[in-house]
Formats: sequence, structure tokens, C-alpha cells
Amino acid sequence: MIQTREAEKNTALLNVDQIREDFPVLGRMINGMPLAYLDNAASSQSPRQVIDAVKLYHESHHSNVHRGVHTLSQEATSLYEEAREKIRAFLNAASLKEIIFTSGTTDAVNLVASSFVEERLNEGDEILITHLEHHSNIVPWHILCERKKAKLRVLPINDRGEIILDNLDDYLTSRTRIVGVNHISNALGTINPVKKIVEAAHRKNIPVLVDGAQATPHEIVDVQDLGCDFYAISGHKMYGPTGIGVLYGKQELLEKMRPYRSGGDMILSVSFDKVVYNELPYRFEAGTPPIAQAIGLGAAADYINSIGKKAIQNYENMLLDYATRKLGEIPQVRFIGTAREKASLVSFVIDGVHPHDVGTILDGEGIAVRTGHHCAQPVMDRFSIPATTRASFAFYNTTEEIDRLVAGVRKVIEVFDA
Ligand code: C6P
Repeated sequence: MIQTREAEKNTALLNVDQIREDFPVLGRMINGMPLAYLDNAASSQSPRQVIDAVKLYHESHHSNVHRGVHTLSQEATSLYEEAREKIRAFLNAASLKEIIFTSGTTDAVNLVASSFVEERLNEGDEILITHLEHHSNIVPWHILCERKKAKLRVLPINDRGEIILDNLDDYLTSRTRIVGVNHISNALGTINPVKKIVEAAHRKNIPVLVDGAQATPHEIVDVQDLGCDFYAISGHKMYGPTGIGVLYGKQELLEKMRPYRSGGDMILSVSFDKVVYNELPYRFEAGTPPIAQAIGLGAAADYINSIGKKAIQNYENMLLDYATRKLGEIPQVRFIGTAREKASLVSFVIDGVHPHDVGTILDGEGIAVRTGHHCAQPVMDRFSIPATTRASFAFYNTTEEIDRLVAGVRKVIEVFDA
């Protein structure tokens, strides 16, 4: 009865059956069972619209961009630059100059570390991050701090997995050169109050980089409203291809930054004596860019817009509530990360069973989840655990799939007598 009510509610929120038709991979059988893909935080699946956009490019328009006067090159350039405009609108950036294609969030953070922070960081200076960060927003800063004898400072989190902001002002010192914070934690799902952090940092003229890898598939992201200086995203987490991401940067900062990688396309003129760098955003896109992937990312933004960000949010919140309630009925399940503001993922442990065993048994049932430290080892350390099982939901998931997850978890408990 409850299942029927939930199913009715699903239909009212989104036409999920129709949406699922767009995702060819969701029709797959895994170990004799229909695939229940609950690993969307690692990488979400692409709809036919994205696959077709990439295919069409390869079949009809493939050429290099910004280089040729011939028709194919002009077409490829138009498609590539149209994708940039789609992402500009998607993030509500003020200008196309602020949208730099990268290979992903990791690449974008490294770009900022290398081209912006490095030359502003001196011995004794500080970089402030949080205890919730993905390794991509820790390691680049760690390396810089090591090289420059600077200090990496870390905002703590509470037992719910929320950043403790009480002493934020004390962490923002005259030595802080940048703040790095994720918008949504990939390990726990916490939605962080990034606007508040940006406002506090800006009161002291400290720039802020937001790691938005997990936010673009779930949140309505408006970089002008957030006020952040940099915002990093990955295409493959928002239903687009791998190998593509974006760094949004405020134009006034990007204008002052040195190039990151160097080579073709990022220059206006080259002689052996002098190099004049290209204008924004090309200055930061050396070499032949990931053209097909950028076009696919533009198609992914279109697809998200066609469903509607608010509808996606409402539906995914329903899935989160449902999963939390159903898994919460199992006494052996202990949630890690119970933030009041949370995106659609659940991280949990079953005492006495290693998450990899949970993941293996679930895979036998056709259910894909991620198990491990989720590239966020400090988060695991904070909760004194080596790993969790993480189920992360997208708008194409259903309450029936969550029921199967719950049944799979019950099976794990039975097998391990946990
Ligand atoms: N998190 C996960 O399973 P790349 O690999 O560059 O596209 O994204 C890195 C990254 C950065 N920040 C956050 C918050 C992330 O979640 C990720 C990727 C995946 O959680 C793979 S480790």
C-alpha cells in the first residue's frame, strides 16, 4: 500500500518512466537483474540526447576549433562556443569570458591553485578548507602549502557532518589567501552554506573557490548570487561525458592570472622573444580542447533544463526521504552524515560488515552503489571508520529501486549474521 502511494507521488512529481526511456543503459540486466544504478555521485548516466549530440558531432562536424576557415572547422567552433554559452546560462555567469573548459573539477581546482594562488602565497600564509572536502580540494592545496611553507587550515565539522561556522571569523585571518569549500559533500551529501562562507570571506577580501562537482546535478547554481570567485564542475556528474568540466572565474580575477597550461590556442602571437597571451577564456584552454565532450556537456545542461531544476530537486528530495526512512527501519544500519540540509545520497555502515562486501552482494542483485572512502579520507577519519556504503540518487531512480536496495541490505545482514 505504501509502495503504491509512493509510486503515485513519483508520477505526480516527474514522469520518471518516460525519463528512463532516455537512458539506454538503464535497460541493462546486471547479474540477471535489472540495473538499479545508485552510484550517481561517482558518475551519472547520459541520456540519448547527450549521446546523440556527441555522435552527431563525430559523424558530421568533427574538426578542430578556432583554427580553420573551412566549413567543418567553422561548424565545430560554433558548436563548441554554443556549449560554452549553455554552461554560462546554466551557472548564470555574467560573461562567456568567465567560462573555461577544463577536464573536470580536479583540473579546475589545480588551475586555480597554479595560476591564482601560487604567486600570492608566501611562507606563513594560510589556505582555508573544510573537513568535508574531496581529495581534489585538499591535495592541490597541500602541495602548494608544502612548497611555499604555508599552512593548510581546516574548518571542523560536527557529528551530523555539517561545517561548524561558529569560529569562521577566527579562521579567516590576514594571512588567508583563499578559501576552498565544496557546495555539496560527495561523501555525506551535506549541502554547505557556501553563500554565507563567501560573504564572511569577502568581508576580509579573501577569495573563495567552490567545488561544485556534486551540486550542478541537484542544485540551482547561480554563481552571481553565490558571489564566489571560482566555481568548479565536472560534466560526468551532470549527465554529460567524462573528460570535460568547467571553471567559472570572475573576469576581473581571471584577467590578472597567469596562464595554466601553455601551447596552441592560448596565444595571440608568438616569437622566440615574446609571447602575447590570448584573451579570456582561451588563455586558459591550451591545445585542442575536448570538443565533443564540451558539446555533450552543453546537451546535458539542455536536458537538465528540459526537466526543470526545481522538479528534479523536489523529486530527489522525495527519494532521499524515502531511502532514509526505509533504511532507517533496519537497526543494523548506521547513517554517516545526517545534515539538516542534504542532497540525495545516503552514506551508511553496517557494523561488522565491510562496505566492499555490502557492495559486492548488492552488485549480485543488480544494484550499483559506491563503497570505500569516496576520495574523502579525512571525512572517514572524522567518524573513525575506513569506509561507507553510499547510494546516490538521480531523477531517473525510483522508490522501487530503493526497495531493492533495502532488500539487498537485509540480505547482507542475513549473510553476515550482523
Ligand atoms: N567524486 C565520487 O564518487 P573529477 O574526478 O575531477 O570529475 O571530480 C572530482 C571531485 C571533486 N569534488 C567532489 C565533491 C567530488 O565528488 C568529486 C568526484 C566522485 O564521489 C569520484 S571520487
